[in-house]
Amino acid sequence: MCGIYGSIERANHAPNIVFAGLKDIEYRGYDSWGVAYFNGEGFNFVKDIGFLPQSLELPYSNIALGHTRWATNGGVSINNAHPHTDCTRSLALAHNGVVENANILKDTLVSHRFISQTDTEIIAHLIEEERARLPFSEAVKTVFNKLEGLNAILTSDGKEVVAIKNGSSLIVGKTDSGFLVSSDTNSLLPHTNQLYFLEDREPVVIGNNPINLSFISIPWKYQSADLGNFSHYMLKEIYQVPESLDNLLQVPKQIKDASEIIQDTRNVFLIGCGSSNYANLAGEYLFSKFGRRLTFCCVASEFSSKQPYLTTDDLVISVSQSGETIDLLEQVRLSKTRETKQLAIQNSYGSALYREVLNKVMLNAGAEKAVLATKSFASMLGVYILLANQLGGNYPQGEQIILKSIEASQKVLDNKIEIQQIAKELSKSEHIFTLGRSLSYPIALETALKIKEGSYIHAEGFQGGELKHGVLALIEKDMPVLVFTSSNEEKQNILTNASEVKARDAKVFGIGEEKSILFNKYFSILPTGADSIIPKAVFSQLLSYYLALEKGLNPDKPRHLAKSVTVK
Ligand code: F1P
Repeated sequence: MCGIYGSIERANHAPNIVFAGLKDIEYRGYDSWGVAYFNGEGFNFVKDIGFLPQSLELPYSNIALGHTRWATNGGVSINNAHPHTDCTRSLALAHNGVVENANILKDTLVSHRFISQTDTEIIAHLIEEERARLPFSEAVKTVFNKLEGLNAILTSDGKEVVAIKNGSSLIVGKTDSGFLVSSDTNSLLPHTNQLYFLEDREPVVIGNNPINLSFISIPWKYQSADLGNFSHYMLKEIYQVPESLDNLLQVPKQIKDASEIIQDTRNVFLIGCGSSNYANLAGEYLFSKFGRRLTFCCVASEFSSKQPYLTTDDLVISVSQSGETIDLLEQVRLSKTRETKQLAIQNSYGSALYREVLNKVMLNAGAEKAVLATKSFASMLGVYILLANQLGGNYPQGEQIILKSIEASQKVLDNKIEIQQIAKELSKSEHIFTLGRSLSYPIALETALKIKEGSYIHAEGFQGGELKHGVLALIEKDMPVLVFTSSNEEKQNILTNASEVKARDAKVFGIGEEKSILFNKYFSILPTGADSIIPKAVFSQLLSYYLALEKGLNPDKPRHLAKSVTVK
């Protein structure tokens, strides 16, 4: 989850380049940060807890390594912030991952002085040991081979910089005045489009000797993280939903190609995590409704039980905004060993998933910086609407639904004041329940997730039909229940469910195409032809945003979370 950024630079601007790079990858972890720069003899370290400062002037140096942290081993403290060093302070090391055998390795280092509780510092001291008998780069390789788990490290002794990884990405960029190393492709693009993607366990050594890597020229453009006139990335990104949906319509070929792959397969499994998993659940309903195709939605971290039964006739559709989610990548890699067909739906050019899976549908939603998935989620729904309709032989119908969803989403944005008022009313609640049926059920689940992530209020989503099977026992007087109504065959059923909670004195908020006297409050959504799931999702995103503001929280960076989930 952490972010690594390093610079080796003849013009001696390495520390400031690294600081700017860290700004770009802060979404990967933001509980603390640090920059180490070489001072000619050893390393100086600048570290702090919390977010990166707006600006920071650092001295000139030819080597700097930086890190943004999402704590796994050891709490959030300056001592635990990376980069770490050894007893001699002659090396600096930044790390992403978890060393699973850290305790065993630490037992071999009894004479060393540790100042942190991290597994990372153990790596630094192990390298110190190996350096007594090996050149620096060899020592790093030897130590890396002792580490169990998925790890990426960037380390330097002031003469050489060594990058090595297994699992999450590390990318080297070649600039006019040196080299950069980062966990994220986009953060390199302001400086260079000459990139090299490290293979697992392949050490890259940048030092005095010329480096022999086959850099490839990447055509992608830097996706700027400019806030524009918006107060937060989350709000900006919700406002970009209509544009992101429109981008999908510009590349019909990728939908047609993907639907041919689906047509040719026996079982189709949709795997993802978090919001991507809820988009997949909506995909499952959409494939049934418009594509007349049975598919199976599975949370990626629970997919391993199905792996033994996958065959070459099956298809795994892996869905991810970041393309770096380890729970997903692991299952993709495993299913590839069974030669199962692959298709990825994702947003990030150059990500691990992008490189892992040849057949792709790109969301083309642009950079998404806020931790909460917004425009990417809307675009995932958009892809499924188009794919399912293409599969059902009616792409133009899918296109119409997207066009109507753009209009309806814009209408939700225009009515944001109403959502702000609902957020005000809900902000004092301890619990919020959300209900939906059929296509709107995944939206109820996604809404509950958004509320949790944005406001830390306990929220749960349920199928309307499950109420009377237990959930109803939780309903108390004035408990807020958000009911996502249905415009399809479930229309009457979901209203019956609304009346069931109303009869127990719940406060019912109706969100959908038609008003009902059952609702204490109603938010109107324009019809789109697919139960208005995209504009309903936009409603939820704005609700979560305003709830965060009501609670005095930063909607872009919820506590304990990160946008790129690279540890298990
Ligand atoms: C999955 C995910 C997001 C969530 C948060 C953490 O990411 O769970 O849905 O909002 O950002 O990660 P991805 O695989 O779609 O990148």
